[in-house]
Amino acid sequence: MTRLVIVSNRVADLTKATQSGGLAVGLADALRKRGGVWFGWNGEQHDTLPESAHAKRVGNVQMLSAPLTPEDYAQYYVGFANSVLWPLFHYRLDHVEYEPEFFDGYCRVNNYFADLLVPHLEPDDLVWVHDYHLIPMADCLRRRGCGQRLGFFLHIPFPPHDLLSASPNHERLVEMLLHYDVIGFQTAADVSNFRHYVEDWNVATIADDGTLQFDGRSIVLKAYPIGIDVETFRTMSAAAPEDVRIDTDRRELLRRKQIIGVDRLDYSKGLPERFRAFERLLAHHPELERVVSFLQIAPSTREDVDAYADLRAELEGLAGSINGRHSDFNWTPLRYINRPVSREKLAALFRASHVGLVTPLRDGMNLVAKEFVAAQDAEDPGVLVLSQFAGAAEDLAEALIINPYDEDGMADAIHAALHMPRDERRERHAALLKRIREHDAAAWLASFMADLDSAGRCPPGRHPETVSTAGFNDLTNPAFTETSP
Ligand code: GDG
Repeated sequence: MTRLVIVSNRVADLTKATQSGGLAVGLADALRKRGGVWFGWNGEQHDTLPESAHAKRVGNVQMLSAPLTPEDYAQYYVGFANSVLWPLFHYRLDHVEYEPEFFDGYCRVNNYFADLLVPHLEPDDLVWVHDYHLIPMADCLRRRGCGQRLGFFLHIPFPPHDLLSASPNHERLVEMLLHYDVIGFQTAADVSNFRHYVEDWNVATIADDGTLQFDGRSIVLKAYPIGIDVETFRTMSAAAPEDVRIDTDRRELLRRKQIIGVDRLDYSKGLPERFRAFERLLAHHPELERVVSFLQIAPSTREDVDAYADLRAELEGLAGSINGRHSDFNWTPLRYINRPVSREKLAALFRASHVGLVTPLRDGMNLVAKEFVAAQDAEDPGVLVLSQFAGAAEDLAEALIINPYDEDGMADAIHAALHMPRDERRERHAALLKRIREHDAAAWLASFMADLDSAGRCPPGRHPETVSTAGFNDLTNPAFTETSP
């Protein structure tokens, strides 16, 4: 079987991948089956960079990693990736902090990674690059004479063309993407945004079969909705740790209900809107006081980006004022946890909750929505309240779909979820469970790999130009190895 080479911003620890679950496990399994390489940043910053990647063999998988300089970290990671591309691709021009040297740093790091990776590549390898940090990787590899099949998967949304064109580097970015053989997005809407860009800016032609024709090559352009390992998550959710069991028993005894939200602390996740919607729920329905509580788990990420510190302060203020106004000596309406919680505990907490709030302002897919569904007891399931702007909404139509900007509408949906009859909950849940099983992690992996396997090869030496020196994700937190790699 052809070897697989995964390139992502961070490398997951294969020896721990089974604990972290989800995506890292799926990718690690595929790597173990085929043998191959996983390459990425090791999370460290050094003043001088090595000439080769640090290599560690785990079974038949070669783990390759390398540090960045503090300047690289500032310009590539904090700068272009997380202060330009992340907000821009999440339709948040208000959060874009653009400095011209960010793009240079972004390209410099991609070139550096390519230099370190090339000596480890074999001619038949399938190279699968993940996410917005590494858009230039195919171009960098082709310039070094690599003819391997190259695939790219974007874990976050692809914005409409008029938004993208607000970035001074948009033409170069899209041109860089066209060096891949397969370009994968989360949803049909993302594919459509990309196609419109290509048509409007006249960068490539689109054939009748939907492939892009560029520079004599055919590029597969498709949606591959990412999923979770449903059965493993279901099993985990049914085995509640003791502290979750005791908390659940106490709540049942007091006939109270729990609403849950679990998100990285990120402005794309719509957390202030969600907190305010909960407060409106209590204001509109005082009878719910002492009956319902909201548990929000939101561990910090990207603390070096200013917008995240502002968000953290805003949420602390909102949580304080909601609790100050509504708490009683034996009831806390909103429990806000700003620390990571173990995956086992999360699964059990989802199962013990009556409503799951997944209300991002914009999200590539959102795996929490799928985890909440997987964790439910099919006989007496909780209800998923889902934003129309999460990629997951394209598939999970039986959730209560809401507009996260409409806080009263969100409060009404939470109220409806808390009062939904059991038959309706079971019916909706059965349909949702079927969907997440159809589009699980294994299906995502298999469909992308099948397309990459059958993609045309780029003739070696297609890019004879000299190497330009110009110009998965948040694994900084060990709890997050399950997100985009
Ligand atoms: C990107 C895209 C896309 C959260 N808190 C804790 C914890 N989590 C886990 C969740 C879930 C994961 O992190 C979050 O995944 P999401 O999909 O919701 O969001 P992003 O991190 O933004 O991921 C997204 C994804 O890539 C995959 O393609 O769906 O749209 O933005 O698994 O459970 N896990 C643990 N403790 C926590 O406190 N253990």
